Amino acid sequence: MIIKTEKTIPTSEITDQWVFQRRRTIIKAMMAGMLLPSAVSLASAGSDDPRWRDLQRSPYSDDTASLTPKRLVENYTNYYEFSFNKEDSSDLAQHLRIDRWNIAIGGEVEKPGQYFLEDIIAKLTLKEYVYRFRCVEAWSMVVPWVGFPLADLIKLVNPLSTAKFVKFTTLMQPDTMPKQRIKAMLDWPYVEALRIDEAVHPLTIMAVGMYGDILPKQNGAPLRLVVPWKYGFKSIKAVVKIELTKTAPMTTWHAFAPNEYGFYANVNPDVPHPRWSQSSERRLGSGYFMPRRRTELFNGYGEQVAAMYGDLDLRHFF
Ligand SMILES: Nc1nc2c(c(=O)[nH]1)N[C@H]1C(S)=C(S)[C@@H](COP(=O)(O)O)O[C@H]1N2
Ligand SMILES: [Mo]
Repeated sequence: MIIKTEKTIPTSEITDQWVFQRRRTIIKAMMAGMLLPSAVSLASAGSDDPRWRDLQRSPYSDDTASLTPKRLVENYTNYYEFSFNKEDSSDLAQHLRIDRWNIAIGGEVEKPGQYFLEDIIAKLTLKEYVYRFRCVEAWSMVVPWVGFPLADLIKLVNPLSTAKFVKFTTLMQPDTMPKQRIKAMLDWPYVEALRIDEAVHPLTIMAVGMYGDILPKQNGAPLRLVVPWKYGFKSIKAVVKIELTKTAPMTTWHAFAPNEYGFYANVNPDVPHPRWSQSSERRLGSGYFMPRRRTELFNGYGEQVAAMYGDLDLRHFF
């Protein structure tokens, strides 16, 4: 978890101004036709869309925390299909092909099928969701995602009452995702799942952008899950399949080490990871000499989500 200095500017020196400048540079480059054709066509599906201007902010947004500088969120990523090193995926992921993105939605629904992401986005309202994000490795950040509630997507396909869980699967593209060519430690494709009530909770979103722009590839473009009260590994990237199921699906990290990564993965300062404490966290961008912050139960979203776990022993179901 050590950030190499040559790639990372002291975080306290990165300002919103920097982010603003960089967006201007991107916009200028787009206007000058300097970006790769694929990037241009994606941009036109994303931030050029008039609906991306003046995005309404979700009432669930955290308006008190300062945003983590975009540069850090883009360059310090966990994306094991590309690399086990957080600084490498930002470059490697640029090879990923994400045009004409299709999502297979199936299982316990009335309207299973293949859906184009663009068609889905056209039907739903995009908003900005400023969420705290806590990785199981005890670092955290604050990210302004752009997306829509997962509940809205599930409603489009008419879920059946037999649906008890929702399973998500990441794209397989071994020619661009080098680690998918080896069975190094994780089983591919990456799979995650939520209970149906967690999936339709208004805090749970599918993100298509961040910082007012389309999602960078290394952050899960073009479509990822974001569940802010759970450890980051639940927030699966590059989702190509969503299945509503009757029984609890096996998930990637839980299968890899069931004693270390539970199915629920709710942020909980009182349940340590077997190899480290979860009682505090390092907020990216706050500087190395800033004290660590206390980790909050459900990452501070307890008021919204605690009722879903009323009678659950959170130590057993971690
Ligand atoms: N497909 C896929 N999704 C994934 C991961 C991954 O390796 N592969 N890493 C997870 C982990 S451990 C975290 S902390 C978050 C990181 O999201 P970020 O890189 O956008 O910050 O993505 C999650 N989603
Ligand atoms: Mo993570």
